[in-house]
Amino acid sequence: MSASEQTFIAVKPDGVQRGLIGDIISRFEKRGYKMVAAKMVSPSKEHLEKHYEDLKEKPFFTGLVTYMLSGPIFAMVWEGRDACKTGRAILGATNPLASAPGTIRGDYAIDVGRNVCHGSDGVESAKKEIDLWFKPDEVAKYKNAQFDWIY
Ligand code: RTP
Repeated sequence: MSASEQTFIAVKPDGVQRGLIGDIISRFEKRGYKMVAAKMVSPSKEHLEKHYEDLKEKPFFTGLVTYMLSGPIFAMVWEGRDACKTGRAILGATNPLASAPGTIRGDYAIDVGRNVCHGSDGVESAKKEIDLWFKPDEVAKYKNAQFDWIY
């Protein structure tokens, strides 16, 4: 765990269509995390198959890729202590029926197949995902000018 740990967070097509980008950004900002990259993207089928390659044997894989192709995705990189683990906690459990109220999915998601957002499940997958979704010069490096206890 370091203050510069990064995680890849994405607002999935249903979250974009429902106008939840601002709320999701706000939750990470209020929790003290620092946004270092963000863009609206319409990735190819091949890109999404690569992103979810660990799930390619799952019965829901084809449906998952189709859902992710259904509209633009808002892709971000957030930085701060324990960003991957805490990011997953801010998102809530994968299945909205199990996600606690107060989490993004617990507040907004209805169905596991439309669960609003994605977050890296660890430091290694975050590195892979950030490399897949962003070019190095799209990820900003900066420090808060006033307070060293804010990232
Ligand atoms: P994500 O990668 O999107 O953050 O989700 P996750 O780690 O919490 O869950 P994972 O097991 O990696 O599944 C990836 C996405 O696949 C969809 N899913 N559908 N129909 C189903 O049973 C099912 N299970 C998973 C969800 O959209 C999940 O976020």
